[in-house]
Amino acid sequence: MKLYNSIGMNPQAVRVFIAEKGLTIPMSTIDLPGMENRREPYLSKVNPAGQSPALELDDGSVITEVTAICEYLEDMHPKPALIGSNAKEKAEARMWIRRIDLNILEPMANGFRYGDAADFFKPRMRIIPQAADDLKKLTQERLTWLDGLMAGRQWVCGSRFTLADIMLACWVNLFKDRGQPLNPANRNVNAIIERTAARPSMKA
Ligand SMILES: N[C@@H](CCC(=O)N[C@@H](CS)C(=O)NCC(=O)O)C(=O)O
Repeated sequence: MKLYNSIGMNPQAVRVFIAEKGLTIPMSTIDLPGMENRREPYLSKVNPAGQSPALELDDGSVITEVTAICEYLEDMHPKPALIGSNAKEKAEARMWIRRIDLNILEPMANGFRYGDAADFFKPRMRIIPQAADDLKKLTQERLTWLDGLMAGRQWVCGSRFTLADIMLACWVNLFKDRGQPLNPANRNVNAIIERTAARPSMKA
């Protein structure tokens, strides 16, 4: 097994997940700024979407997408459970991961790609510069929405630390210093992110 790794919050989330599981997986770091991920042989051998991370299995097949990679690792190494140890727990974590990913993480990343980092991303993907500010505003509205739902919770899934916490913290911590600062009014969400950031795995 081998993880194609790079800079960025997507591979970071998988590295943190691996560290929380106590696993050791060999990594091959791709030159993302040099666009190794956007040309051959990466596109046909690893990920036709031209992104990282990617997990190559021992039979040569490749799994991409953070959530699919983490689901695979959870199935192969169920303990400690970072998605869930029964159907209800898994459904709950998947619900929050999807809500957070679609409503917060994707607009947050695209606000950065279309705005602050447009020059870096222009040769990689379609950039919509006029959408950047609205995407950032949308992200903030949804973070405030999430904050209201997180009252009294230690983690996104209550007392269970999950992939939802890992993804939320990896994204928000990266972009808070890149044009999308934390809203101090979001005390519940900020506390969850702070608790997650304090875990040793976050250094992975
Ligand atoms: N939906 C994908 C997103 C992957 C992604 O956007 N990765 C970034 C790194 S954080 C990337 O490869 N960016 C470089 C590029 O797009 O050229 C996933 O879940 O893995």
